[in-house]
Amino acid sequence: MTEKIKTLIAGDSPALLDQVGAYADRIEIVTPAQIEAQPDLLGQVEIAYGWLGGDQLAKATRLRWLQTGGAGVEGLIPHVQTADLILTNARGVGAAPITEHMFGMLLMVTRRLAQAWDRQKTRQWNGDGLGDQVGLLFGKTLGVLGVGAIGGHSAEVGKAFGMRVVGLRRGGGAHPAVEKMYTPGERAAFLAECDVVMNTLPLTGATRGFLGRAEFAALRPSAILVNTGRGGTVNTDALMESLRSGRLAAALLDVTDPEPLPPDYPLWTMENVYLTPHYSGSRPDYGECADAIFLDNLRRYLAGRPLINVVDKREGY
Ligand code: OXD
Repeated sequence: MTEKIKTLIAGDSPALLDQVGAYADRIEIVTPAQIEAQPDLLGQVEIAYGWLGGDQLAKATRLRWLQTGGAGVEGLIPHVQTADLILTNARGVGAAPITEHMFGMLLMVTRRLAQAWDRQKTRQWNGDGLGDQVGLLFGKTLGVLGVGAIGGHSAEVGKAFGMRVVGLRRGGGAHPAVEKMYTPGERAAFLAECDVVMNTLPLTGATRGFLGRAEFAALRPSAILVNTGRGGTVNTDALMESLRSGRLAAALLDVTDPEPLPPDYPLWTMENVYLTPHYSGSRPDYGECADAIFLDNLRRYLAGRPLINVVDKREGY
């Protein structure tokens, strides 16, 4: 009898375990509790769905495929770069929620909704400083920084708002919702066009500190930055300087560097900064969507077919 493929599944969704159970003739499910009770078992695992720390990865010597439940894998890359294993992620699941989150934050600022809501709390029916200070997305230029699954969806939504959409992506390849695509080497020209920059970049060696002093200087005065990619793609000191100087009208951040933001950090209290604690990718059906990617990939793995959502370990995303 051939040995079953030991598959570590971090979650405990009964629906997922049931569906993996359908392959019981080939797969043996291993749970985190079993690994805790018997750490050597990790060395026999071939497939893992979830997140493994560096120490665990060092012990998982027979691991051939790791599927993560999220999109960002920067914490895994140093541990798996040279390993003989395929890394796949859950990219795509965050496209709709992150886009909705970015436009939600943006509209909150341009429509002065936070200020209106503050007045509601004290029963003030007073439009001064609200209607006379609103902005308009219609007709403005949206710059999508990183046109992957999230950026592509944001570009489509921006277009539906009547925005002109420009983009920047590594290969410079076209996207139907993006009027003009730039490459990283053309970032100054890209930024000079943008009224709003939506940053969805992953954190890699090439994107760390991608927006620094020179980039903020290249932006249109009174541009707005939305960041739901990774905090480390932005130089925070340069960001704060450009907010203080008024060069940047507002920063809407779901991710920060450092993250979590220490309680005494100046970003907390800057007037033109709006923060959400890294939850833009959340959606009510997140688990089911990520599980569907794993199950699709599991079928492919068992059939010897190529997996989807494969991370380029050299590029880091
Ligand atoms: C992710 C995230 O990496 O939500 O999936 O940040």
